[in-house]
Amino acid sequence: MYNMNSFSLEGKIALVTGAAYGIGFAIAEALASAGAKIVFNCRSQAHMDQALADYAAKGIEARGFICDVTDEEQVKNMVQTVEKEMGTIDILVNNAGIIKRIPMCEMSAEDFRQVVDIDLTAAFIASKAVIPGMIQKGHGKIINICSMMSELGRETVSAYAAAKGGLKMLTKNIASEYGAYNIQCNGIGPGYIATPQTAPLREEGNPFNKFILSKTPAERWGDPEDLMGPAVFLASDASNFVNGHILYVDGGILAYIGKQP
Ligand code: NAP
Ligand code: GCO
Repeated sequence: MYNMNSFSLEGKIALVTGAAYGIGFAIAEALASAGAKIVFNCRSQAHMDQALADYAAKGIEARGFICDVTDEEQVKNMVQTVEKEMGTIDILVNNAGIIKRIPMCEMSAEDFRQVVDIDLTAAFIASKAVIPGMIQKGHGKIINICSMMSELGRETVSAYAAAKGGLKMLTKNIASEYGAYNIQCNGIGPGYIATPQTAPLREEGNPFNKFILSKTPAERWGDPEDLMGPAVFLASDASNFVNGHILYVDGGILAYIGKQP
């Protein structure tokens, strides 16, 4: 019989970036449900305070840090503090991310750089901070939160698509460079998920809402909860021979030409 304990995260320490709410919060909750100790960060004290209360309400004793993932010193200090006070980080979920929806020729280079900095460079920074400990421990899991835009483009999201496409390849490269140390690096590519980041797209009267439903075989927006099981799988020993893979959790969008009007 298959040993289902391979899905357990008991005794593991998981750092989920940007997990004050949204997808990161759901993933952290899932990893906690599988037994992991949760560490998370965000930039806003107000978000942090609310998140700690929300985690506590679910019986999760999360450790929170105010830390901007684009600041290498802040990230290194956060990781070193966790490693000193709690132990080696076994699981890193690079979730923190932003989007700026601006037509490319109207977008400033500064805006473009900010999106790439948070959505791509930060994953490099955080992964570089945790990998030495994972190597020393002999095992580690890195999960990068990619996107439909790791594969597809659309108007107004040039910086985001460039960053998420790069994040797909960073995932494959970390898998290639550190697989020999028993570190698995994979991605989760959510479809269109109902979170604050997509709230503008779901506003009453926005035609995008109907468009997405016509492109999704599941005929619904995803919920952060839809990502919980895939995250536990990729964070657990059950996926120890899965490496460099992007697991799309999109209700079938990438498989579907779209409903005939
Ligand atoms: P969200 O609701 O906007 O949450 C983003 C989180 O990231 C917040 O906790 C935010 O907290 C944090 N954050 C942003 N910039 C940060 C920084 N520089 N340093 C630290 N934390 C930062 O987004 P979401 O929808 O949950 O998306 C989470 C991830 O999934 C993102 O990478 C996004 O690109 C990706 N994704 C989302 C969807 C979707 O449909 N929602 C689909 C595919 C992929 P603070 O503002 O307090 O820092
Ligand atoms: C957009 C959306 C998407 C989703 C997600 C899809 O403006 O098209 O924000 O980018 O956030 O990345 O996978």
